[in-house]
Amino acid sequence: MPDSIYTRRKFLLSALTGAGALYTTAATQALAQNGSKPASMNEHGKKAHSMRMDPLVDQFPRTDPKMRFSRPPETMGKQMGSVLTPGLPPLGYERDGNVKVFRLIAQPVERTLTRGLSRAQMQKELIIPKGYEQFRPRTSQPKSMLAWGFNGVCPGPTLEATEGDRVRIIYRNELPEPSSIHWHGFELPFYQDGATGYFPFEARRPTLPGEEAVYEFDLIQSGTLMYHTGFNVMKQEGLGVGGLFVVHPRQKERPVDRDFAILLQQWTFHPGNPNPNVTVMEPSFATFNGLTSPTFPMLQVNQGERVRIRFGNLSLMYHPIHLHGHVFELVGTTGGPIPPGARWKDVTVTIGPGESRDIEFRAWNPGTWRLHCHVLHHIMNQMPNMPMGIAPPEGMFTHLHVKPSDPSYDPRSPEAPWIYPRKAERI
Ligand SMILES: [Cu+2]
Repeated sequence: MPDSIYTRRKFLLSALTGAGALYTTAATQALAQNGSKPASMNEHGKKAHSMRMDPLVDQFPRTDPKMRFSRPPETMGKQMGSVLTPGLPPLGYERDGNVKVFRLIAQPVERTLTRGLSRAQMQKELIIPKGYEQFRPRTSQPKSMLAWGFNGVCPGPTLEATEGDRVRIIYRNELPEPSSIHWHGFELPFYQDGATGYFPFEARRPTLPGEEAVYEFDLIQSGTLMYHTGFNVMKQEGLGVGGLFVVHPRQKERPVDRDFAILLQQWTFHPGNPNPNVTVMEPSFATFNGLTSPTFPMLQVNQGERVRIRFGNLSLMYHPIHLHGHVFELVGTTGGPIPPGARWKDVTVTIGPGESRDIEFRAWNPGTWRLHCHVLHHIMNQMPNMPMGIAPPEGMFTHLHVKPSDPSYDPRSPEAPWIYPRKAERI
């Protein structure tokens, strides 16, 4: 599991392995005291370079020192559907009669956004030919954050079900303040919407720290939907309390071989600080599923496969996501599949805040194609305060690796014969 929770279990594990125990206690204390004390170690047991908090912007506890944190549910890590959310473990469900039961525990989470790219790694992984030595890229710095998420990860895992299903979500709040889950885009009974508060017209009050709430409803639609906090949204969503919820149509119109899901988020950090500052409209990190390049994995597909990529946006900005080498079709929104006659072809899809978009294409063109946000500030980390030089790609940047059907085919070669199918077979 890529992330850690400040749990007693973690503490015990850390104590057993002899690493990180000091960090866990120090971090918990630092968090408990509004960040007034810096912790001394990070999750890898190394000296933390960035544990200070700015008292001007962090006047709230990130974790409740008295909270007993639950371990992730047994269903965490169980792949029971067909969607792959790169960089995040899947979440399965239990069955209670004909109800699919999911468990989500809102918790403080440490997330490693990027492991970076050091000079030594560059030496190993990059080809820097003779004559280019003075043009090597600058190193890419590692970055971890103290965020809020679900089941030990940030963002939360992708939920997957099918139109016509009845779902029950057992929600537990282990954040230091009241919270709830709003089911973003769902047509459901008002009581189940999860937008909670203190107004009399609101159906429910938010769930207190340490307590549980149950949401249960029928899925009467399909699409790439989302979930996120329904209380104190401006802060809690900015700290990462969200995830994707894929509802498959009952009748699959056109099956795909690969079905990827990517959640877009942005974070603002003051230099050397691991706490996202949700009050500043100047994000310094943009992530796919809580990761930036070079840590976000490549999407691996075989030549000829039909590929769907779903994008959901829980950030404060628009992200025009661009794919190289292929024309795709825009086939779905949060509202569900777009009828075939209304779909359009494109090479860039813009996803606004609170929106989702599904694209589909046939991966006919072998190569390792770039897939990235075209707002260029979103493909560099720490953009307000890093020197450019030769900047390595960071942020919302990855590749679609279309593996050639013929293993001897090398798409990097200028001599590689380029065989393109008829137009109708390319989408
Ligand atoms: Cu962007």
